[in-house]
Amino acid sequence: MTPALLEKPYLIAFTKADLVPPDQRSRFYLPAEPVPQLFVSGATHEGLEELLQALRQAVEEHRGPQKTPQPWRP
Ligand SMILES: Nc1nc2c(ncn2[C@@H]2O[C@H](COP(=O)(O)OP(=O)(O)O)[C@@H](O)[C@H]2O)c(=O)[nH]1
Ligand SMILES: [Mg+2]
Repeated sequence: MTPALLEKPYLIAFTKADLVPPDQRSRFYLPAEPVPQLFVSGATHEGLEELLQALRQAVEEHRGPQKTPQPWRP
């Protein structure tokens, strides 16, 4: 990864999870990474909801608290 990319929020998604039996997956985890590491498969759709949820959470954390929209006044 380039330094500029490392500045950005990220997570790790291992693809083609259908090819890796669940009991083999722990071998792939990167020990020093503080981010979510998820297994996904486009073929079986495994992990896609979890990936979307993790991305949603990362975006929300990156944005920080949002201002509550105020009702419009003329
Ligand atoms: N087993 C498996 N094969 C996949 C999956 N997604 C893509 N492929 C296959 O991997 C090859 C490359 O596909 P591509 O969509 O370019 O995925 P990439 O390898 O991540 O770039 C093609 O033969 C796809 O059919 C998956 O979730 N599981
Ligand atoms: Mg490709």
